[in-house]
Amino acid sequence: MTDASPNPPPPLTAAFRAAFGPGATRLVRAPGRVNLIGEHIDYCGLPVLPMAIPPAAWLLLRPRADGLVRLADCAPGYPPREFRLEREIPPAPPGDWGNYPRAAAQALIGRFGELRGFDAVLCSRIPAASGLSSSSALVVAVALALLDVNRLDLPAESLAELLALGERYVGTRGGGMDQAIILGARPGAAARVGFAPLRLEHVRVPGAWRILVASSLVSARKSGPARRAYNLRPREAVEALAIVAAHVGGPADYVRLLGLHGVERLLEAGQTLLPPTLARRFRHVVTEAARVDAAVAALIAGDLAGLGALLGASHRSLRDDLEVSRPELDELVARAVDAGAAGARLTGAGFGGCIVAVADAAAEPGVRAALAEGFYRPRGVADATPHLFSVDPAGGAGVGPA
Ligand code: NG1
Repeated sequence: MTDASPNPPPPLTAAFRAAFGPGATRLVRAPGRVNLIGEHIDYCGLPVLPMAIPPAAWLLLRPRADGLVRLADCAPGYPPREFRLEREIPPAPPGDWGNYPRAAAQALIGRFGELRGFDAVLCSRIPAASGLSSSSALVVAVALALLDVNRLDLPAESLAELLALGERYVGTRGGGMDQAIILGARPGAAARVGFAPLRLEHVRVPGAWRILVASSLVSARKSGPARRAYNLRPREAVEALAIVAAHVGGPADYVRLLGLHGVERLLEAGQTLLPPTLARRFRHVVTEAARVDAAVAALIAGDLAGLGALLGASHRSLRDDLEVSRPELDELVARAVDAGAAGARLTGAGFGGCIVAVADAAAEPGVRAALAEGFYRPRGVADATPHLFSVDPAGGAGVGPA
């Protein structure tokens, strides 16, 4: 799968006509993302290293003169939704997909006041509840549509920051990684995303490397239990930080505290000061931050084995210290590495979803075959194609004529 010139999904136009008649004029594309490394640390303000991927959310739309947003979805199971662009947009019930468009609209109304709406059809090619940011892609797509319809503009970084906070409307306490990379990605590159202020440094991914994504077939839908488990991690990270900062001296800010004391000193303090669970959570955050810096260096040096080793260490930390993995993810990681991948780890929030594996071109077919035969076939999946695919780094979101 590549993204040299991504084309909109064929059902888009027919679905728009069926829902709203002729006359769609604008097209929005917002890609999904895979996080190479730097997991569960964006909400600590620490840099992360994601890249955008070819599967994207697409919106075909027609502006409206009033403040109504009407959305239909190409996919079955997502009934049409509509809402008014009012100062306080009431949320739909928890878990309803209509809350993502509402989140985008609420954020922009908070910034710009009154807005005109649109009629649109959504076709998303990003697997849902897979840790590939299908939800943030939808939020970004709706925001770009609203800005376009209302002839408003915001620099990508400001929009990403606004939407990162705006997406909390749905009830998750995420960081800003997803919105930043979806808006700011460049083809062929991952980006080191730093926060407060948001800053993207693009790092080329060597063209000969293969980035594989494989689904655990376990839904990581962040409504219900997964949301509670996810939201607990930022709270634990803040709690641990406050205790360590008070003891070693310095601000309760991971970036600045790491700058002041360094990884080793903070790790030592964490292990002696914190109760066991918090100590493990803290160790994940601090060591993962160091792995991001090392991974950027490995990418720049073209050191695939080095990057692979960092992915392995990240997975073990997410499994043992942060406790966000699952046996299916651990199995996928082990099978990918046994079959010749340079490294693999769970990607995204965890609790299900996908792994990301890196391999050289020669090893890729063996890794695919091992996962297809060893993981998917025993689970009754004869064709692993929708669940196991390679991704080239894609460009960021955009809007243009239909
Ligand atoms: P996904 O994988 O899309 O659920 C979530 C957060 C990120 C980040 C990762 C873990 C949202 C929108 N996204 O991503 O900010 O914290 O988990 O690294 O909440």
